[in-house]
Amino acid sequence: MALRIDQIRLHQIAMPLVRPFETSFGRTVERQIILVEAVAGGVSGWGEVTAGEHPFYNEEWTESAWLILKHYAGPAVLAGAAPCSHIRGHQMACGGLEAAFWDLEARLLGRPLWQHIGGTRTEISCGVSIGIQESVPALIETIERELACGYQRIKIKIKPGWDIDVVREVRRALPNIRLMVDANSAYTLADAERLRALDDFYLMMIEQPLAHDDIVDHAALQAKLSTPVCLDESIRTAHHAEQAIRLGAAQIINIKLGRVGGFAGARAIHDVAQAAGIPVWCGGMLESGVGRAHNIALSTLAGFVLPGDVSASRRYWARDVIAPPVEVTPRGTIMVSGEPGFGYALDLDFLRAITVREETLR
Ligand code: OSB
Ligand code: MG
Repeated sequence: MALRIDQIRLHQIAMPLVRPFETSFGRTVERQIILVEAVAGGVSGWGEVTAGEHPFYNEEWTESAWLILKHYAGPAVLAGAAPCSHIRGHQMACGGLEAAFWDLEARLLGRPLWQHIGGTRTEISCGVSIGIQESVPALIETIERELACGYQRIKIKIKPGWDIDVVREVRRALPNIRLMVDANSAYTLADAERLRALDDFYLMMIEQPLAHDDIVDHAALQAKLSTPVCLDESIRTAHHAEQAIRLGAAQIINIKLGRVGGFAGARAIHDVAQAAGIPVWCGGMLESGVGRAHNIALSTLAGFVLPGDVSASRRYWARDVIAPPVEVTPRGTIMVSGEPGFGYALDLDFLRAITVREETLR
């Protein structure tokens, strides 16, 4: 489908989290999110830029994404050119725009986005990502609360000083839960022996233990661990996925829509992994309802066989920008919407109320 885009609107919104989220690279209290609205024939498609507020997860942040969209990707689209083919990196900025096009296309066709991208599942499995807490008892209490909501697997963030002892205590309290850890690049290969201690706790996987751009050291680490290594930050393209799989650097891949530049990149990585028998799951970046709805659509592809970090709106937001908010069933799943596009309505009054910056490109 050849889309002629009339307008691109950038909306930056400020959304305070219901509680701070802490990883090995920092603490987030409020999100500054760019929503991309692509308009054609009076119909709007929506995408979300998943960059953080600082260039700490990867090199992008809200401000860099705004500039890329305003000065490069947006003008290219309006001139009828491919938005991002000449841009190196900045996948999250480009991914927000790309996702808006997919949503727009699906809405113009009157089809659910998940069907439009080739998804098949009508119910997706959900896990939660739990940030670094102030104490182990507080962490265990948080985990128990999430389990009571039905979530199927628990991911806890680790970093040096909040790792082996914490996991040991969690395992002692909750021996039977599906548990995994995410280090967000907090270790080096010199920590291999320390990380090997995690093998005692039958974790589902350890996510991105080493450098954000590394594949080779992860392969060396995987050779020393029985716990499967899952890559997040290191996999930005299908080529990276092929290399990681060929080297034995990952037994599992976390696919994030923004990190890989949108649905086309996500599907390409999914296909590479599926052909190699590598399970994938959908990661999250503390998205508003727009990005959350896109993550639900992505999770309906057949290779997404593990519970993702796609959870209920209420875990992060007192009020979401979509209506209804994303809800999770007591069995820890999300029922996929049958409505056209990403399947939820935007709460435009609320969106206006939390907008801090807006720009229309035409
Ligand atoms: O590494 O998966 C990550 C949040 C911000 C940055 C990186 C990560 C995360 C999460 C949150 O784990 C997952 C979610 O959105 O629920
Ligand atoms: Mg991660």
